[in-house]
Amino acid sequence: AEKYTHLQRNPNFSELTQEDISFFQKILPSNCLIIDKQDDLLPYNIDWMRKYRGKSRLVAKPQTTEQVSRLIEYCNGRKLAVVPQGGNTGLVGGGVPVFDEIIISTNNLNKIRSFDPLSGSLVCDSGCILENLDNYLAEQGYVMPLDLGAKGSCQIGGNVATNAGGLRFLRYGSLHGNVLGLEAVLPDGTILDNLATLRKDNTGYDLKQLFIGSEGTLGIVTGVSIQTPRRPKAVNVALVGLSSFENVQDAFIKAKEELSEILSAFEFWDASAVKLIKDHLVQGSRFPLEDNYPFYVLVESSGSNKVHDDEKLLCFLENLLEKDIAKNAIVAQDETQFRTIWSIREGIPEACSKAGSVYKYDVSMPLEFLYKMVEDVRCRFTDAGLYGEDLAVNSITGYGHVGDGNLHLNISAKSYAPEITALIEPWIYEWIEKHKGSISAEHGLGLMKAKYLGFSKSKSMIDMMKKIKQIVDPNGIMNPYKFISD
Ligand code: FAD
Ligand code: 2HG
Ligand code: ZN
Repeated sequence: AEKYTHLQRNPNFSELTQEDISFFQKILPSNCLIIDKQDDLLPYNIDWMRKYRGKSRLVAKPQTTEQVSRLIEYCNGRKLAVVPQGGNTGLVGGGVPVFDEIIISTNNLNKIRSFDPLSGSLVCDSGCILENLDNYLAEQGYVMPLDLGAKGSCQIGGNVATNAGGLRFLRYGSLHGNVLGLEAVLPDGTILDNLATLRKDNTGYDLKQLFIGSEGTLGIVTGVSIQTPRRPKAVNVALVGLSSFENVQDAFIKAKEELSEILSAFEFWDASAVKLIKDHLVQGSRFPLEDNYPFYVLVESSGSNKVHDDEKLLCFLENLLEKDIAKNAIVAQDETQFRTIWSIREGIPEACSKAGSVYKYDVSMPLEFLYKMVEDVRCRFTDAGLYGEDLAVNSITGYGHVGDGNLHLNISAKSYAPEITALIEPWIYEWIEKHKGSISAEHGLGLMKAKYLGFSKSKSMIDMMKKIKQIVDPNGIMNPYKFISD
């Protein structure tokens, strides 16, 4: 894990005492608490990348909103710092403690509360795993409006707290639009009950929006009400090989023009990602396109008429090949191929991690500059003599959600090292600012980007955020050291 040399434990926070433990034992059954057992605590103290590691002594896993309320109210009174944690798949060090903060895990808040098959509104506990919700909805003919590679572990509360984007954003848009209501517990124990299922409700400030993307700094989301669309009847996917990032952009323009209403995903990755996939994930089995290409695009269509949709998709691909925008393309012929193509895309973060310790940058930018950043980073590491198969940095990979102008740059290194970090930061954030991008498109700020917020937000906006935080969480117990730095 990286060392947090720039941070010191805030001495205003109390340290956990035996009296505190006794209180927690009074409100939670013993199987909902982990106390001082290092092996059991470790998965909660360390993040998915193994980059961030805290040393919390206690994990509390409440089963009801009321229990969350009593826990938080107590922690606030005692000035015990708290980290809310969902599936712990976050990629910016936001969901694990920095020092000895108490972890409140939503693992046991996992019930579906209601589903209305007429409107498609789903109400559930925040600890429901995204994939379980999608499987439940599939039986009703509906679909979750978001999908991520981490769907098997991430929770809807974590998705809301990070305002996760993901693979269906192009089709269904942001959680800021799809979330209909929330139930959240504030630091003083107040249960903010806004689990509305109405599509329209213009009565006062839309407070739920504050919690979407607040990364656990304002309170704990305990319930979510979300608008779900009908599950498309006909879905297909194509994998395309291309020679340049300009071609990727041309293909995207054509996809919008020719596939229009049935276009549901447009993802890209580079040759470096394919090398990692072949080295670490699909060993032995064949990669669907035989030759190698500098760039790859995944295009998904979703509609209601398979014959019509497949014809449109084929026609679009033929045009790409004819106009020399694409070099090669295949369309999934069955469910297995459909899954293979998607699993390649979804497997890239894991493949990057298998190559080493990964520095991840999640950037949104005008499309024309999206890949230039990857090239500039490669030059920077080459010039420093650090980039190559057996050198400190062995892979620099670019991929992401072209449809949303969102690049994922993954730098795989032998280990996390201060000289590598210093070569990237703050240089990369200056680069992003210069090109009018955002330093966090969809993963959030967490611990990683707290001190760099100024590259994407003005002083007056940061001041306003600090004022809101001060009103809701005057003791600053909710997820300290993250999000906005002092
Ligand atoms: P955690 O990691 O547990 O927490 C994340 C943050 O939310 C933390 O700050 C935590 O304190 C806070 N939090 C969690 N639950 C609550 C709650 N109930 N109330 C208040 N605060 C809470 N992200 C994307 O946007 N798009 C992607 O395509 C995508 N793909 C991914 C693929 C992989 C393989 C992985 C590992 C991650 C991916 N992510 C993606 C990152 C993404 O942020 C998370 O996967 C997901 O949204 C986090 O959910 P979680 O339940 O794991 O939250
Ligand atoms: C994705 O799109 C995720 O696969 C993860 O947002 C990106 O790991 C990353 O950098
Ligand atoms: Zn992503």
